[in-house]
Amino acid sequence: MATHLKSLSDFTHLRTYSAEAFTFGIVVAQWNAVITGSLYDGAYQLLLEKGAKPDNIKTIQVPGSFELTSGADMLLQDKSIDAVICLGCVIQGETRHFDFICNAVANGVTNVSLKHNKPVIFGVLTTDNQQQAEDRAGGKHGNKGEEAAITAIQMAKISSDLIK
Ligand code: DLZ
Repeated sequence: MATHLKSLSDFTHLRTYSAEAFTFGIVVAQWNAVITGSLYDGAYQLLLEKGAKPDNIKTIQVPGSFELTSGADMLLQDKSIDAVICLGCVIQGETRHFDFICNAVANGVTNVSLKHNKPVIFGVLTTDNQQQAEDRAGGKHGNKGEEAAITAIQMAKISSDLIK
């Protein structure tokens, strides 16, 4: 398998951009807080490394991944925000909540992005178990928070280039 398909934090196959000119919103779900905290740290540090100013990163916490969409919608009432990163972790359980939450947040993120005409990034782990989540939140497969931040920067750049 190509290296970049093994690690969520290997961006060598991507062209990356400066984040200096942009303002970001981050919405973090509190369910599975240890995992989402690691995703947040990865996303936040990556934005700083790429030149974002701390004052230009606005963070809110929501109860669970289901609420990520409404959190993104609230953040985007602030017209200065160029892109929103949604961070959550949904772990398969015994009931069907997994499918409902994953489908709702995937559709919700798409819809809120189209509603505001701004990038809204899906940084949500949808795993079978805790170990798979840990592997993708700073473990052996990298950190999906970093991947979400790189995606947000690239989409903010595309948006600013195209929409004057
Ligand atoms: C209820 C619930 C369950 C069972 N599992 C998760 C989960 O694995 N990850 C997550 O982010 N949130 C979970 N939630 C909470 C829902 O996202 C939501 O907060 C509640 O259903 C209230 O709307």
